Amino acid sequence: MSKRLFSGIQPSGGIHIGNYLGAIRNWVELIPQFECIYCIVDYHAITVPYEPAEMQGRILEAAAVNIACGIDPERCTLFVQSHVPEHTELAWILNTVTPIGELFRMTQFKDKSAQFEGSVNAGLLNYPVLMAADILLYKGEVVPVGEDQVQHLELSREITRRFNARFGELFPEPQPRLTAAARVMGLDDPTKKMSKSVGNTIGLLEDPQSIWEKVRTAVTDPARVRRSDPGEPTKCNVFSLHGYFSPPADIERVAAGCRGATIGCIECKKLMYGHMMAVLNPIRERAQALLAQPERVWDTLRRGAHHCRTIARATMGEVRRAMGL
Ligand code: AQP
Repeated sequence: MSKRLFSGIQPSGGIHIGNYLGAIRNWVELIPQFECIYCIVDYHAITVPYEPAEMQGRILEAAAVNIACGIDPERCTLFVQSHVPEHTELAWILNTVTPIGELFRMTQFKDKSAQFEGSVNAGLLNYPVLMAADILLYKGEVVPVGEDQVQHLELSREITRRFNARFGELFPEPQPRLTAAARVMGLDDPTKKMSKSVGNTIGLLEDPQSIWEKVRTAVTDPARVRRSDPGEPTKCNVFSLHGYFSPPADIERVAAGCRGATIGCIECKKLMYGHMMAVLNPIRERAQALLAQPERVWDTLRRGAHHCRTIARATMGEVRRAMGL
């Protein structure tokens, strides 16, 4: 039997090319190798300010986009976290073996606390405990992570060791599967990670004209003020996007053209945009077709949750017995 793999994505806003290049594209590739469980983690998404009336739509959209990207529900499991209440039950239990100092040390907690100053809640602090529960509930052995999630997974491993030492070897220690994943930066400010909650995204469902506006005005190598100035492609965010979307011959041509000032930024952007839209157009069209039949998407998610609940209930039975509950 293949190992079980778990990963999640927050319905905290429109899914964007950072999520696609950094996570979803890789998830699709892992489906043949593992028993994959992919989760739309709505309990995580409520740890920052959000609009309740929008949540169902965001969940549905996240599901449709994931399926459109190739997360085939016939070959893996896709479900919504809050449809399986055992996630929060196990999270509570794991809180009791989690050192609070570790939670305060988490970089994401520090970043988000600064970003949402004035509305920092205990859920934001305990976010990594819920993440550990997500994985352990299914005895997940493999967790694909980008570099931004490595620290959280380390804590999940620590929580697993502490639980096992105290109550018996119930859980395998989840192993990170580090992807040479992209870290996609914002087009308006290449020092900031592209992020749903920052709003500096290129959405997978976004209208092509609106995407072009963002690409057209994207910040490039600041040394290139005039068309005749030579540039350094490794300092240009648009060139990074070429790296994700364009064929090798065009990447080489753009690099040489930028260094030799034989190609202008707009020409370079148009070329990248063309290659990017060749990837995004079919995804958007598939997602829109799915969103036209929302009941079918909800059905898929219900089937996923049904499968997961069976596993989750069995795990919780073992946990309660081990803990004398
Ligand atoms: N800019 C990015 N570049 C590469 N990978 C990224 N991911 C997110 N942004 C980038 C990867 O997407 C997966 C799912 O992310 P998430 O929804 O769990 O939350 P996140 O990492 O916090 O993503 P966002 O868009 O930045 O959401 P908010 O603003 O709500 O926090 C993860 O594997 C992540 O690495």
